[in-house]
Amino acid sequence: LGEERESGLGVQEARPKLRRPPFYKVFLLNDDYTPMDFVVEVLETFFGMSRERATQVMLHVHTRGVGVCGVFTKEIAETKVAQVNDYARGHQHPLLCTMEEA
Ligand code: TYC
Repeated sequence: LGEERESGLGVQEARPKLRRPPFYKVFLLNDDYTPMDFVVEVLETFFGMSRERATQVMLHVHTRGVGVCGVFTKEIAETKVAQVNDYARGHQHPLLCTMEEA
């Protein structure tokens, strides 16, 4: 066992320190200019929400200032944020999407 430990091959630690992959919350921020319909479309298109759920989340963001669109691994969260911000910019809307570790 000692030999295998030293070689670093073949054996596992008795209690390996397992770390869950970090998750990230993706947020939508309110603003005064982006049309409500556009925000609903974004939530349907990029977050797979139903029209009903997308409308609820949009109204939550509109009244509270910020809302969670979903929780994802880092790479997926980064992709969502970039897709939404690019899409909004492409349509000349100031809508902002952000992320932070959950
Ligand atoms: N506040 C916007 C309006 O009154 C609607 C809106 C909702 C904008 C959610 C952004 O993330 C947002 N037209």
